[in-house]
Amino acid sequence: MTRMLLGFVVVGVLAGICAAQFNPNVLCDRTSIVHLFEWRWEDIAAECERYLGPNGFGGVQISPPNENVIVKNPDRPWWERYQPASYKICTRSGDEHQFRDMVTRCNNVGVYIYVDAVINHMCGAGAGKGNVSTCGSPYDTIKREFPAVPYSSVDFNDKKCKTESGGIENYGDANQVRDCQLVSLLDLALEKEYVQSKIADYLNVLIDIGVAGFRVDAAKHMWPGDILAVNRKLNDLNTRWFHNGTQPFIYQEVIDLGGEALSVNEYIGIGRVTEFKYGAKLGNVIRKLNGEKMSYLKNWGEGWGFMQSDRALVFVDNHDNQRGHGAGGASILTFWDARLHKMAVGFMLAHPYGFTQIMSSFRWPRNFVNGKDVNDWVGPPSYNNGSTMAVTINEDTTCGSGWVCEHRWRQIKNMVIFRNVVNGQALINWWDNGNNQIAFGRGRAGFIVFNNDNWDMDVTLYTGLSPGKYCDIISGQKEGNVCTGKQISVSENSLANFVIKSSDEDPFVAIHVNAKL
Ligand code: AAO
Repeated sequence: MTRMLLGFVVVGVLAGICAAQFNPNVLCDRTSIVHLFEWRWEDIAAECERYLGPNGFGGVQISPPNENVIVKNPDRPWWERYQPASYKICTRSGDEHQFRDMVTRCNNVGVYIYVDAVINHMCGAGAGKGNVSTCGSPYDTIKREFPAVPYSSVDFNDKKCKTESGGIENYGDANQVRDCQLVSLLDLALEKEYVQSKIADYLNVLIDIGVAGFRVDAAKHMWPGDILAVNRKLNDLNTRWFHNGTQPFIYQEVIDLGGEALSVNEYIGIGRVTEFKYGAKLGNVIRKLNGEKMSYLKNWGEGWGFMQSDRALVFVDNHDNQRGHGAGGASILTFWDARLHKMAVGFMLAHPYGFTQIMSSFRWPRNFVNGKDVNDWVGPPSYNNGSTMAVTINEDTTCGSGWVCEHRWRQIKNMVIFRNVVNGQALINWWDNGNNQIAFGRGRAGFIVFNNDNWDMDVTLYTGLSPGKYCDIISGQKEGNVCTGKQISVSENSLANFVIKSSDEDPFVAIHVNAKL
């Protein structure tokens, strides 16, 4: 009896501990984070205060804050930030002072910071010897020396990797994927206690400043046990903003579309994991590729072979696959396909599966040559000296200077709020026409209707909502006591008529209890 009780207590305590890294640590009435890709810390601080806090965003994924090598050929690509030179907080986004100011100001308005942690590798083998890095720290890739950390040749996996080239040649071989170089990036020997400590020291500096968690870049290329060993060295979050004993949120970048040696299952015990099938398959459905239809979304989530919902971090597109890097291919919906992208993000935010992330991009001069975008490397809006431009805000609240700011598009911003309002409510009252018109509710708190068919829709549906007049938050929103877009009347028996033309600017309608007149 005592032993049984003890067993029960131990399991209970462990579950409590484990649950922590899966918890995004957002405020309880917030449900999404936004990736402000390549933004400067100053601009993020201002955005937290003027926009993200007031509109219910839970947090921001930021670009890697640690020093990187400067790549000159091509000229300052966005991807140079995935080539660490040291763990000093010093990049095109800003210095340590600006970083601390951002974390403090965002945390103070309940918008938390998630750091993209590049810990699998240092810079590319071809960088050579020099100090052309964002803070001037020296490196020697021939000798494998990074004195500012310091790392030396014994801290890299060169001896462990068994391929001739030293790089990953076959994704069907788990040892290669973990022990060899990913696109010739110098692969750290993460099984070494010394390397684990150096990484944990870096992450703990960030935790102590006040960040809430980490995206673990290239997690697939590290052994799960080594990631776990680093996690065990991490501090609890700063008690100025978080409860005593709160652990950092961990979400690991593992691309698993199936058919390779390793799978997300090896990582879901450690923290959350990116579900790359989500954006790839949703793109197929909304684009109507391969005979896909929106009505098939009825069992979206685990029913489509995704990992369990409480382990998944989901997005329609990310900084890689919106420009042909990473995985997902041509099905991925980005701001370049704005109308379909808004529908996909709208569906994602209305559907209860996973923890949701919104992409916020910058524009670049896309140029397809033989099907490949030869400008997929182009970095953020910047001046001739390489420094990143400030994000400017237009009078209509959209962004200027080349920043796309999808998170500020009314339809997306309002769906972020929708998700907060319906948080915890079950998906019910599903309806579809067997084709590309669907509708569903979230408890009695919200209802959404899509028409992705090529013909107009005029249907009366059971919404589950209490009677009254509601503002559609897609074609407009509730402002004071009026709807700036469509108005939807819910009858005494909870029915409402929805008319969505296939030619509507946005062929979907969403209503929720906080948008009731
Ligand atoms: C740059 C240059 C390189 C140069 C290198 C070093 O482009 O030519 O050798 O510098 O000098 C980013 C850029 C890279 C850049 C790098 C460093 O994307 O172009 O290299 O910074 O500056 C794999 C990884 C995944 C990774 C992704 C891009 O698994 O972790 O590649 N993403 C992260 C970041 C990313 C960053 C890094 C990692 C590195 O988000 O921004 O790179 O820090 C398969 C595998 C995937 C694999 C992809 C692409 O995917 O499954 O694991 O991702 O290939 O290699 C079908 C399959 C699907 C497959 C896909 C593509 O869809 O179903 O599984 O085809 O083949």
